[in-house]
Amino acid sequence: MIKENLIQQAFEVATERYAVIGVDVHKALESLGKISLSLHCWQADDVVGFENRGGSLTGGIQVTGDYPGRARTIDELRMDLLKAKSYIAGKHRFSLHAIYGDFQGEKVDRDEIEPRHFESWIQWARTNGLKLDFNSTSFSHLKSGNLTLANPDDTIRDFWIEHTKRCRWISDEIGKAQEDPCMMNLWIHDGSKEVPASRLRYRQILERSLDEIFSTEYRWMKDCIEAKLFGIGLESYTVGSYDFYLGYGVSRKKIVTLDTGHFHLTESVADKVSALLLFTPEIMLHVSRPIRWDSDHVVILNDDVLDLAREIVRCDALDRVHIGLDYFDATINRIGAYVIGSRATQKAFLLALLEPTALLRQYEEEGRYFERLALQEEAKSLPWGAVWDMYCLQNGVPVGEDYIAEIEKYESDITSRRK
Ligand code: RNT
Ligand code: ZN
Repeated sequence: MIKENLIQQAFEVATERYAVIGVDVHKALESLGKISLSLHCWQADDVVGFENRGGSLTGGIQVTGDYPGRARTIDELRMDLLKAKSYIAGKHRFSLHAIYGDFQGEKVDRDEIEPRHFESWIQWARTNGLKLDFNSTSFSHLKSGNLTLANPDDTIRDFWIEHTKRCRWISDEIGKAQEDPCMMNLWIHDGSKEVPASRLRYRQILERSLDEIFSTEYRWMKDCIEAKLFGIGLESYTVGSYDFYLGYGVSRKKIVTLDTGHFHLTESVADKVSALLLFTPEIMLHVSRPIRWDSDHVVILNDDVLDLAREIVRCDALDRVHIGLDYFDATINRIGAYVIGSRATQKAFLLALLEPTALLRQYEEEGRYFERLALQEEAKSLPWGAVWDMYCLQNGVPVGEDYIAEIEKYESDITSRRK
């Protein structure tokens, strides 16, 4: 256990040190406290959900690993989510997928889901002081195939249009109940292994499907559209590419979701933020960690996440960017995976908020580029860790590595017993 008075002392020194370069630590902490993450519910159960229809995860995404303790029921999932949340400072949201409805053993097809299937989630969120977000689910279903909303076969396409319309309706009801708009993310895997004879054709169909889906106006939900580079088995062509959704989002005023795993590996997602903010209403993020491909590794504090956080803070856009997480790792303790990724994301934002931006901008204004680069480098080793520790302490969550033993205990008491 790290002693409280040590944390306090280190924090005081850090506060003074930051003041030297014009950074107000208290202000940074206040801003950090207002940042809500939208935690993805699917890390807890390997993207399985509660439809009870068997079958495996499809749609070109993959969870690897078979670490024991996956949440198998809605109660287990909720318990695990709350456990994870208890190690993450601040007020947060949970993002549900349509397949996580409370179906009570009933067989409810995707084109039959209704707000009542999510009523118990709304109650649960209310009881626990949380807000919910939502996602339509086009994968892991007999009608998923390689094409859903972009399918030339109208029976399949209509099925998915109906599903997605219902998801918007459900999202609106969730938003109304929580008196805060529910972010609804639409991601489909549509694409092909080889280059199709007409790339245009499927994009035209998708455009029509989306227009039909979005024809109803809702007040309590916001539409987000998520592009992708490729899926497994769908390597050559993705109907909903970034260019497609960027164009769609700009022309229809929809929110584009940037999943950090959905771009070429040397492409900077951070660089897209300021451009998107000029032409689309808001931004939804899926913070993830691609290793060589869209592998959805647990988020860690790396340069990509740091750049992204810094860019959002520099654009003064914390109120226009929604920070969702999206990864799934089944090789380690799943609750630990939430905690590592969430805390890493928060650390990135803290570092961004502690940046001596005013001074950097002054140097830039004066053409003093050596000074600008030097200060950026020096800022990396300023005592931000002491500020982070204080943030955890103030919020009553374990400081530093103290959560490791607690998660181990939960594992030995609870998750390791799930056979
Ligand atoms: C897939 C997308 C999508 C999913 C979730 C489960 O590549 O990132 O967001 O991960 O909807
Ligand atoms: Zn995603």
